[in-house]
Amino acid sequence: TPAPIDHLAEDFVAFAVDSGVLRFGSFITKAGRQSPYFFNAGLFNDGAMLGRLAQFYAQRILSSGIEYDMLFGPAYKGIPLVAAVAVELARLGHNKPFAYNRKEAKDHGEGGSLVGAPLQGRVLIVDDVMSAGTAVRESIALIQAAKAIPAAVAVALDRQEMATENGQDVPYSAVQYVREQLGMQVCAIATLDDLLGYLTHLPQGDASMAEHHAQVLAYRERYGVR
Ligand code: OMP
Repeated sequence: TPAPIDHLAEDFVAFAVDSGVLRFGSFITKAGRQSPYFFNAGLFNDGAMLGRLAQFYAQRILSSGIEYDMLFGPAYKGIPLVAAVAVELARLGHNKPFAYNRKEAKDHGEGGSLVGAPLQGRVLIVDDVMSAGTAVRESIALIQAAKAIPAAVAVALDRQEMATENGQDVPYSAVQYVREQLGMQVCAIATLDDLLGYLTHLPQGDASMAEHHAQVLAYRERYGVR
């Protein structure tokens, strides 16, 4: 039986492309891979777009049945994300504490690098993208250092590509690593497969989109995981 059509993912990919947040071209990822597409969550940069983005996260978090006590947004891009998602979850009747970190520890005032609610209990990390897994590992270490439990991760996009361990590519994705090796719950609003589905179903005759489709497929052949 074919997988059910995931309208949330489909709608989200269209929203991201239409907003100019998901772009096609030639980009270098943090892991140094040359990618034919890039998702720049910082370009959800007005109130309406951020609000709509938060609705997608909240719906995905709620429908995934993830269990958590509080939210954490890693600096910098996770900060507006976690705040907006916390507001939307509260609006839907799921009010939870949230926290975020600063990248530079303060040497005066309240001190420390954590802001917001105390980090405790089961923490849901709210971040933008998972590629090779470096960013999520930093968040997990931070939560563990605070003696809280890194329980779950919610991202907008799972790029479904090989994670790296000590700079080497490994045959599983960061999401698979976090789920299977760390036993955490992970949800993504959309995945690379959803992006490919979107590119496949565009109206015929859009030559540039057909070209993007071919390049994204080639990227998946090179860096993707099954
Ligand atoms: P990893 O740390 O390799 O998992 O990459 C995740 C981070 O890469 C994100 O938090 C972004 O900073 C950045 N990124 C994007 O924002 N969008 C992309 O499409 C790809 C990346 C990336 O560099 O891999």
